[in-house]
Amino acid sequence: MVTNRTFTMLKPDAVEKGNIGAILDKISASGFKIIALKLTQMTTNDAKTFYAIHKERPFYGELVDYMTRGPIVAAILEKDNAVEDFRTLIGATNPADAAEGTIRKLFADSISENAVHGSDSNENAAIEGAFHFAGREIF
Ligand code: 3AN
Repeated sequence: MVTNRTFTMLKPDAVEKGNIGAILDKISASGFKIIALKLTQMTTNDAKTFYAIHKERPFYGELVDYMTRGPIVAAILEKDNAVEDFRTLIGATNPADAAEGTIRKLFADSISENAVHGSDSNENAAIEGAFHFAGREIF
């Protein structure tokens, strides 16, 4: 299905390593228009809510700790077929399996700290974008 918006987070490891500029540059160079952008930090409650789908998984506690340990960059991106094309650009969840040239291949070290989030459906892109941004912050 063709869509035009997705939601991303540059996760704490990417921010800590100083990769905000390089990753945003790659996103822009790949044809995505940034229509909302902020540096922010998730609370424990935010992260538990955002990742509620994973609450039964063994890595849930570790995931919540990781996602709240420092600032993230949240963004809404616009492009034809944005959800699918952005998942292709970021690569596989485990950077060891990610294709050459993908953001996770270039910037992520492990499956648990994989640099970047990308929505997995149009529905989740809308929910996740609304979780982080007020209407007046989306352009
Ligand atoms: P993706 O981010 O590729 O959509 P999900 O939704 O399955 O992958 O996982 C969400 C996040 O949970 C990942 N980005 C990663 O930080 C963490 N995660 C996923 N699988 C594992 C795992 N097996 N061990 C540790 N952390 C994981």
